[in-house]
Amino acid sequence: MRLDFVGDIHGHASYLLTLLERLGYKKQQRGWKQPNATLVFLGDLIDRGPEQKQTVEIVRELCELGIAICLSGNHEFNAVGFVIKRTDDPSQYIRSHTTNHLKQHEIFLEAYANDRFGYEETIAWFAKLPIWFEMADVRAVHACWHDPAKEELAEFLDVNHCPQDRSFFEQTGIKGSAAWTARETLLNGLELPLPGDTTFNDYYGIKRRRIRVNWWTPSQTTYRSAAVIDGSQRARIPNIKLLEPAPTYEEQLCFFGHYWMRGNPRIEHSRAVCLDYSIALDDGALCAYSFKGEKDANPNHLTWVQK
Ligand SMILES: [Mn+2]
Repeated sequence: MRLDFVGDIHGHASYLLTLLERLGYKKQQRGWKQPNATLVFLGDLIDRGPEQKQTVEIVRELCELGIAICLSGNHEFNAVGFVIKRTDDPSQYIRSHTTNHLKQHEIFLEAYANDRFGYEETIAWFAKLPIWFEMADVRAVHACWHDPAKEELAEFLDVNHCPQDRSFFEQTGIKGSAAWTARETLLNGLELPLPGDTTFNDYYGIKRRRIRVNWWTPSQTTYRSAAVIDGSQRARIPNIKLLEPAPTYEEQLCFFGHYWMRGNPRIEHSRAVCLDYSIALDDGALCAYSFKGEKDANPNHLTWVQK
């Protein structure tokens, strides 16, 4: 049985339809024509792009027909957290309504502005999406595969790794809690604090004390080399030795999205494959990988639609 993993879509439904057609799935008047395969979406269906409602409708229909599984991305988590109050501070939402957060989410909110029922149904659907996908020989998560983080969250999830109820959001919404850190690790990626009071200024001039760390490539030795950051910005990160070795990944083939890769889709690591090729940017692509039981990723199994 083939599994087609699909990277971050961010509201680009027309590219999604083209990609699905290339993979052999075609929307018909009633339902879908499909190959002998199942889709696994890696999350981040929404925010940024112009066709967010259509994207949700396509993916949700495929899931309801049993043709697809959709994982939660950080954007789906945030959409749910946008309407649930924090248990540790009931005056605040789990996803705070700051100007930046509102801006990031406004196209989604506008798409449902005249469809209260559709909005509530969509949020309820997001709230049940699995946090990771795991089979004996292949696995997937939105941002980072991390066993301790999975263990930390297990008590809030069912056998399919879906949130059992609101407790998942309430517990992982308590800033700084172990559950919060675990959810951030899986959905937003692993971060490492810089040693002592070392900081760097990011592209926007914001002072940072942590780096997003590359958890898949072996032999990273410095904070600068271990950071996941656009090449043009790498020199901003202090070139000092890591206090502890960065994690590496050598287990079963794992697919993930989230990291805004640039350039042509490619296999950079035989067991850890990022499928987010920045469809929301002008020169991005929407990318999929067709898994057929292989141990190591095969570049011939990539399919993508260039913007
Ligand atoms: Mn993401």
